[in-house]
Amino acid sequence: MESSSSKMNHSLKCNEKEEYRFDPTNHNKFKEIMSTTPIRKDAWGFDLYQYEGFWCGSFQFEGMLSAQEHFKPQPNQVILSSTPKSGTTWLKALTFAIMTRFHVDESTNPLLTRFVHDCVPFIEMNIRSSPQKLNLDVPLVATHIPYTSLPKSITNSSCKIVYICRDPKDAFVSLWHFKHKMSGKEEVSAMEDVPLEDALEFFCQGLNACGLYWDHLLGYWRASLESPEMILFLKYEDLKNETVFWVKKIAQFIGYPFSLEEENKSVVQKIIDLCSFEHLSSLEVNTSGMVRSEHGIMQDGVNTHKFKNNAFFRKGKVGDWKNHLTPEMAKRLDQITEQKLAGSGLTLNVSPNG
Ligand code: PAP
Repeated sequence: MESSSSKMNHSLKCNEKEEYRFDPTNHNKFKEIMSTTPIRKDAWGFDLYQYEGFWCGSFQFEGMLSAQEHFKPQPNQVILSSTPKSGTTWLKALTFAIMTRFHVDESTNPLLTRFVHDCVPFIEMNIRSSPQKLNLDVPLVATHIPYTSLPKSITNSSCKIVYICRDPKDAFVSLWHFKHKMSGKEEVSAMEDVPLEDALEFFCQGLNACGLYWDHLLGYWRASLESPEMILFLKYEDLKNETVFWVKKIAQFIGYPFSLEEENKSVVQKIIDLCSFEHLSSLEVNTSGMVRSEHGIMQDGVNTHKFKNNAFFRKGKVGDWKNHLTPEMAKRLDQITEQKLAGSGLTLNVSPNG
């Protein structure tokens, strides 16, 4: 533990890169690659590029190419990975709190005043054009990039990767609501342009920002079997049901284990309370703040969409899909889960249909 914490810069601060610089040299190069890459639209009309077996959102695509070329892990780098809407925000908060606990406590943690996604950046978004400018004090970053497309600097390193997945039914419903908020509409009933049925069709075909949901999971799952010391594979539902156990497991895995003294002082529980859905979603920064430019949709360096930070906090529950999906829709997702995962050894906490 000493070694992990001493390697972290003690003047703790979040990433405060207000300015999002656009590097024209890289941009032109990536534009050229993009111009020869197969392109489709997702259910909401956003461009998707087919690359290395996955569909990739236009904003993430350039960031991913840039990360593949430039990302250099720090010593003791920890990487959080997921498909969208699988618990990334929660995992980011918990891991950030675990890694910073020697310098700040539950009353001074930057999570109280900073948006979670500003405390822990996505490598494919924040380093989109100027990766060398990512000046982290906490060696913690996140990504939605599929395993096979991760920068080689990560897969060839001894970085620890923590992956989180979720029942695809809940992830899909969460994604549908999120896209709705991204497009600036507050009421779900107003989203007549993309009915749930149509969005499901795209989801089942992998026409999403990070490609086919199940393939993303399987990439990390197989890698975790090959290198269990490098990849910890988590499930959102397990984290919900046995939070103390999994928070301790994450801390141990990334090299920041809790001491007996800390456990006796309820440090684990304090971190869990700090990062709970109820607490984070009630903080002013998360209710009234706007997502900063690097999380918006960028086109030619211009942020064309902005949305509220609260788009990342909706219900935070297991099984909310039951309030949205018909039994047929749920069955379809469960059947794909069964088929795709057959023989892989991976089982998901898929809550029963009906
Ligand atoms: P991202 O991939 O865009 O970063 P991500 O954080 O993975 O999104 O997923 C958002 C989901 O996590 C939301 O689920 P819901 O739509 O079913 O409610 C969000 O509410 C949930 N979430 C956010 N923060 C927490 C938290 N602290 N605890 C539990 N769930 C959370």
